Amino acid sequence: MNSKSVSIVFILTLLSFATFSSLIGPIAAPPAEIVVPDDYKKIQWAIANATEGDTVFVKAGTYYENLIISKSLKLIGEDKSTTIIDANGVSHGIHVKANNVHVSGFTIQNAQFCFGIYLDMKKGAVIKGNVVKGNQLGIYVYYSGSNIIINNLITSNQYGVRVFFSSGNIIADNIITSTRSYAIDLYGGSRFNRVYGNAILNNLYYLSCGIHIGDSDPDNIIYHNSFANNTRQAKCKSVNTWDDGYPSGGNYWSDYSGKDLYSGPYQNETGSDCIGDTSYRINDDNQDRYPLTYQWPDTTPPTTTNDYNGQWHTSDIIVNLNATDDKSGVKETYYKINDAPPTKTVSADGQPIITTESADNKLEYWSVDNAGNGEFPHRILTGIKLDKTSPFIGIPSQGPPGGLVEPNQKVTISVEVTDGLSGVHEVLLQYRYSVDEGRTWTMWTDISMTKTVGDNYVGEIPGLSTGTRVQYRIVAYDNAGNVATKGGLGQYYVYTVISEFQMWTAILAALCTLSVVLLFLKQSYKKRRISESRIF
Ligand SMILES: [Ca+2]
Ligand SMILES: [Ca+2]
Ligand SMILES: [Ca+2]
Repeated sequence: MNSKSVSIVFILTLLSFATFSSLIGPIAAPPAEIVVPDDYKKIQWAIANATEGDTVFVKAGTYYENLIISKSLKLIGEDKSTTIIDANGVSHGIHVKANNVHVSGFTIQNAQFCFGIYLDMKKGAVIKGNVVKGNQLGIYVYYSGSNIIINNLITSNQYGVRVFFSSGNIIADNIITSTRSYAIDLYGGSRFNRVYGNAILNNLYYLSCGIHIGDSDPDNIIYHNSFANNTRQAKCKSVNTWDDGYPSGGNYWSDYSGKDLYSGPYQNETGSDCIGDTSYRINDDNQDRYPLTYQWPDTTPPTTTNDYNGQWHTSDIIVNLNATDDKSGVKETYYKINDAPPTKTVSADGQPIITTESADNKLEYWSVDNAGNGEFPHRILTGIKLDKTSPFIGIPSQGPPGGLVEPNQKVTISVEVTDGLSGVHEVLLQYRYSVDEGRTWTMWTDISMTKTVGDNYVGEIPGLSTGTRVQYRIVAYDNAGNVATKGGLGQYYVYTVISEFQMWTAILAALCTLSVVLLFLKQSYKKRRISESRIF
């Protein structure tokens, strides 16, 4: 290879490397965590030295700062009640001027003439788990869409959350209290915002109002909030939606005076459902069709009980599960029988039915309420006892046997009885008799048989008079209540007490036999004597 071709190869290699590099771009550094005050004393200095995607972690303490965040980063406080950003009356607490900024774990206070948190023409912010208090405006969403403001305590501000010309935001699960003007304010062309799960309570100043919606701000949805003890609950100048349909429901209004006797989408079906039977009216264009009868949020799971009585059963057992819930009502009850998948629901599959014969069937069950709280741990019912099989009765033996029972002689019956599941509870010897050759019979008499050796049971039929016909049978119960009956040749075992005629015949026959024998003996004795006398 001459020097010219070497140069060409070298240039080509360089070119291809350059192309490859331009394709993959610069390699980004992994997100870093900057700790305040360890790395930087001030939060603003940490922000200044952070790059996009970093986390600034702030240890507990009071920081007198007016932050400006112009990078996408996470600002995390150690503890929301002890990690304090104090605007000190100077400017805003946190001024967000970048997309996708997360702020959580702080108290943001004392922007008396400004905003606690100011989302300034940006999107994708998550403002979560903060305390925002003592500001002119708690959280201000200005020309900003798709932000999430969740789980904050927003208290003692002039305005709680103010949304101006901003759409597609979520304001959820906040507590907004002691606001001097509007706790939530949507105005200036704010649409398609979702306001749910907020507790808007105790805003009791002269001009306080739970929620205000301006005249160019339709299409917002407001549901599952609690509006309680506010000077005024809601003011609305455009058309918005105030519930999440049925059965999810609308909002709780402390001044709602309707009743809850009915249920269903039209509230005309029997039975209450934790939803008021009539709408809550804000004005002609704005009504909560399904006002809740309990204060949101509901954080307590339902309680489910069963009606199994702990006893043995002889047929498939329906275990009725009954669930109650303190607030939002029971959405569904689930169960599993003997750990067999799949999980069933009472609404689709009906109440659980135990069909397996066992002394220890298992039922696992739990319910979930309309707020999504599940009963945990699941409830476990064991020892559900099902025995559908009757006891086994062997062939009884009778002593003395038929044909040899004499007048007034007791008859002993002995029989083997077993039961595989619940065990033998009782064995009865039932008999009846007739003294007119079967034309009429006595009632059945029960004799409780006694357990002797092993699985053997013994009972005694009392002695009866000559010629009596007797029928008997064995009846056995197990501990579940299953019954088995055993009689010979169809229904009954039978015998007849020997009659007087038969007895005298027998005695006569015996006497005859005896006479014949004696006569024979006498004759043979005679013959022997004669032959002996001949010999001697
Ligand atoms: Ca109702
Ligand atoms: Ca509940
Ligand atoms: Ca049984």
